[in-house]
Amino acid sequence: MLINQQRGEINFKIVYYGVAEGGKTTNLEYIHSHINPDQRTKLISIKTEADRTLYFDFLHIELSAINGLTPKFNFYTVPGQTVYSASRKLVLRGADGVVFVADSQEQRLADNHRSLAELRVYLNGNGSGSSFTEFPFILQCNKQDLPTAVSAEKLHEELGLSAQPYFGSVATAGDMVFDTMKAIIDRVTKRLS
Ligand SMILES: Nc1nc2c(ncn2[C@@H]2O[C@H](COP(=O)(O)OP(=O)(O)O)[C@@H](O)[C@H]2O)c(=O)[nH]1
Ligand SMILES: [Mg+2]
Repeated sequence: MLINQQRGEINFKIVYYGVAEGGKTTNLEYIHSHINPDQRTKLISIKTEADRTLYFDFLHIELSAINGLTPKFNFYTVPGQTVYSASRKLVLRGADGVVFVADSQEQRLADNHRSLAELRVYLNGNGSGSSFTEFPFILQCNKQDLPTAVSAEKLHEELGLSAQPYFGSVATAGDMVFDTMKAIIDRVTKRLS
């Protein structure tokens, strides 16, 4: 979180984290295409030839002022593939909040567990000094439309995140995409007061 008193701005960094192909980019694409163009920048994606996110997607959103400060949100995604763990660590640096996008398909449960375990390690090492349960975090159980998807309730429980808020989503249809975004914005901004 960065405050620029002179410009009356407060900047937040929110990272969409999770397994490869879980739907992180789809979330940002949906937000980008449904928000007033005056309030946001272009969605910047840096991709490999295989059209997967190599480094991150980036989207900047500006909301109206609260208490004289204009809140600005920088949204990032991480690359999900195992080989990019160093990039994930880097993108997480200075994050004020995380949305963990889980792939709800049964066959991806182990991948979700692995990714979440990695996230816990990285967050504890980021010097924020707060435990994982205090850190602004939202679980998004995505791909709820697929036949092999387990329910959001069950996945939330399976991942051992009972203390954390969660949503079941279909990012391709935009279901719960804005609810997820509002919830993380709420958590990172409430933390200030
Ligand atoms: N059926 C279904 N497919 C989805 C959903 N969300 C994303 N996808 C698809 O899953 C694939 C990976 O999505 P992407 O956003 O690139 O995942 P990322 O690697 O986490 O950024 C794409 O083909 C998306 O269209 C969803 O809710 N339901
Ligand atoms: Mg992506």
